[in-house]
Amino acid sequence: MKLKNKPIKNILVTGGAGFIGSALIKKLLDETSFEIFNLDKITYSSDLSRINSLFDNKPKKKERYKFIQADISNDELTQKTISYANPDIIVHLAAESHVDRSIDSPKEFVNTNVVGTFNLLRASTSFWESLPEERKRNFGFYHISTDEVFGSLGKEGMFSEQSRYEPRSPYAASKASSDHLAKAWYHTYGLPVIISNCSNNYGPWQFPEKLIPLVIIKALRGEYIPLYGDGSNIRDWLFIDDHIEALIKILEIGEYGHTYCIGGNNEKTNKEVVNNICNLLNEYKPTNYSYHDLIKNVTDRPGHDQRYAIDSTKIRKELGWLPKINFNDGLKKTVLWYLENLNWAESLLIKSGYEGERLGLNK
Ligand code: NAD
Ligand code: TDX
Repeated sequence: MKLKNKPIKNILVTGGAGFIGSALIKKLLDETSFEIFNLDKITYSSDLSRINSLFDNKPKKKERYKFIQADISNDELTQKTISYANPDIIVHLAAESHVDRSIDSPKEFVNTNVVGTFNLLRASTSFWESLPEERKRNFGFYHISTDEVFGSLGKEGMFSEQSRYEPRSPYAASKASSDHLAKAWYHTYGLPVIISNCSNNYGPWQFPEKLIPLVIIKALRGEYIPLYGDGSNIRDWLFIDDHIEALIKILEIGEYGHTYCIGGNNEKTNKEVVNNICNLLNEYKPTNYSYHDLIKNVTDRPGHDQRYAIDSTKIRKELGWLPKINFNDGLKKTVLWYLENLNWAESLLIKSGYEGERLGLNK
């Protein structure tokens, strides 16, 4: 890993108790000798056991890891955390991340994704300006975003770094705002910022409110599987490990002021995804009914984006990143992981107060 050779001592990751942040922290603990600071508010979707599971077999790695419970919408706490972590790099993943929840409670999304990112950018800039020349030169702020900022595609075309911002859900609008703020801080204050916009992630340890883990849990409980609308909406699925590899490449050799679009080239309709999960469950956890019988078309999500697809030519050509895990293999790994870790998923649901009920109908 080229990252090992960068002049980095400390990395601050925000949202490190979440699905993607925890996978990044585990990779960094495993493959670098950096000190990792994890700033997280610990909302419903977070779970520190995602990271702590690593220390069961590798207790020494714990010495290089510090968790700080803080809310980025609190300006003072954000400033204090940055001073304490004294980072060479900040990777910003903390966010409210579920579209359906953004329909029901948009304010949380503005507070965290917009105000929180603003606080973090401002505090990072003051910190960066105070650094001695060499550390200042090597400092970086990495803002992790989503393809949803570009809106909804029809049958043709793909999103790329040149796509117009056209967010349609409160979640997408809040992430779009945070991207604009990050870009403004690069142009106006010179903060060395890189942004990445990624398609739908899936894999082990994802909170079961997102399509793939929710369907697995519902099916295993024998509850109906909700397919929004006619199930024809398309997402471009990327296995979590491939996203982490892309983020590492960007940290290693990405260029400040640039944006990178990351996608799996794995376009699937929701109907296909749900059917594939049922096929896998029929094979690996057979029961006295077919899981397909549980699938039910339900009222569509308001403002449901029809199709996402990412053209990741830039990151492939310029940074040499390629996704390695095809959708069939990634989905099988994921289903088998949830079969083995059902207790983790069910206890996280109990802890979070979410029982798998329908969200996002604005009722
Ligand atoms: P997640 O919901 O699993 O994790 C988000 C984490 O942020 C949680 O640990 C939560 O406690 C923390 N957090 C929330 N509000 C906070 C606040 N105010 N202060 C500090 N911490 C706070 O989400 P995820 O799927 O891991 O997504 C991480 C990032 O990646 C987000 O920025 C999301 O927009 C982006 N992203 C996600 C996907 C995806 O498919 N999951 C795709 C592209 C981009
Ligand atoms: O029960 C469901 N039934 C269903 O048909 C759920 C939860 C979802 N869906 C549909 C809606 C979407 O078309 O499945 C698709 C995927 O839904 P989500 O898992 O909610 O993801 P999406 O809305 O596409 O957003 C995701 O991708 C981009 C993440 O939640 C974001 O954090 C990320 O930025």
